[in-house]
Amino acid sequence: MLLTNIFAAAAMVTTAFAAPSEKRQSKKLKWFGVNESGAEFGEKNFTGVYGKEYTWYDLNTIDQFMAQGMNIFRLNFLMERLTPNTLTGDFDPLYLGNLSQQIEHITSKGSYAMVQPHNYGRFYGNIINDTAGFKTWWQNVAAVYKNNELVVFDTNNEFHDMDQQLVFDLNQAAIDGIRASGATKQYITPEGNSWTGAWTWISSGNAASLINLKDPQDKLIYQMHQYLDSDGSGTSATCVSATIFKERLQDATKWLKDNKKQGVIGEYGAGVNTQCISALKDGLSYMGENTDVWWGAIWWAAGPWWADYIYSMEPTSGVAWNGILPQVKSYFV
Ligand SMILES: *[C@@H]1O[C@H](CO)[C@@H](O)[C@H](O)[C@H]1NC(C)=O
Ligand SMILES: *[C@@H]1O[C@H](CO)[C@@H](O)[C@H](O)[C@H]1NC(C)=O
Ligand SMILES: *[C@@H]1O[C@H](CO)[C@@H](O)[C@H](O)[C@H]1NC(C)=O
Ligand SMILES: CC(=O)N[C@H]1CO[C@H](CO)[C@@H](O)[C@@H]1O
Repeated sequence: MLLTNIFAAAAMVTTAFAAPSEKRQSKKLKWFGVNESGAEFGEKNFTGVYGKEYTWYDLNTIDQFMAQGMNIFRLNFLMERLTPNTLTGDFDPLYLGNLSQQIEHITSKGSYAMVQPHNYGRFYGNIINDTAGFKTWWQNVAAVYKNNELVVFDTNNEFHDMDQQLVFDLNQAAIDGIRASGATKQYITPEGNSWTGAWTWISSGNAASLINLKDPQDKLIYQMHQYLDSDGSGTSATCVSATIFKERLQDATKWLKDNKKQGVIGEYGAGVNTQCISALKDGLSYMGENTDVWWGAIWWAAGPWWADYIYSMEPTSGVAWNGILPQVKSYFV
């Protein structure tokens, strides 16, 4: 009897403590990163000169981010500078050399390097409609990095104002090209139409269309972007509310869960002020409660040329280096 009572009491205690634990615990997010932006600057100048129209990233500041615990860097560059002639043409060896040097630096230290053509689904200003050429472009690029498992392939930055079927076809072509190169271990992040917004993932039609993407390696991580200003463009330092980040993630989170998909916030940013910091913490905490679908978040942006930009995280003068990084770090490390 006594034993039974002890077990009964133990069971009651367990029950008593079980209820609160049903509220999911926050976990650390796996990917903690920053966009490195600058090699795509001078976007209207497709040749451009290194150091004049565009720049590459400071390996020392990348090390400073790693010392803060960051482990993923989204490397912005332009397709027109990598393959200046046609989608299927030769690489510019110097631009490729810089990209590879950065990837090598980052991955040799155990972090992920995201290869990210910052092209909005365009090549020389025209919407890319040559899906076969786009597949070849990705096959050629992925071949360079096929033995490096820490490279992540981002199909293209922020498709917008495009036919949804074409956005689907370009993403599928990228996946097929990457896998055809022999790069079978790397993660691929498809992006959607409508600037790949998380808050519009369903309403834009991305959800219904991109759910059908097929990767034989099953390593797709859907990449969405989310800003916290009123129009979601990431151009203002004012956040709509202290809960806007979480609110804008909720529908996409449900979609990822319902469909057993994985996601990453490949761009997020907000002003250095109390309301925005509250919103960032609330949203990252929410993502931490949903690590079954969310891999992490990558800040917009760092890079040597951002100067006094409202979201600059460049060490040590960027406003977000001092104002945001110490506030959000604990959600990742
Ligand atoms: C494009 O870049 C070249 C090389 O730096 C420069 O001479 C030219 O003025 C630039 N053109 C524009 C429109 O910015
Ligand atoms: C990077 O680009 C610059 C300018 O074209 C070039 O001088 C340099 O050699 C390149 N670096 C590498 C590692 O390829
Ligand atoms: C495809 O894109 C090219 C280059 O922008 C353009 O000239 C052509 O008209 C487009 N074709 C279709 C079918 O849209
Ligand atoms: C939100 C944001 O800052 N977006 C920028 C992304 O980078 C491109 C190219 O550098 C800019 O044109 C965008 O304004």
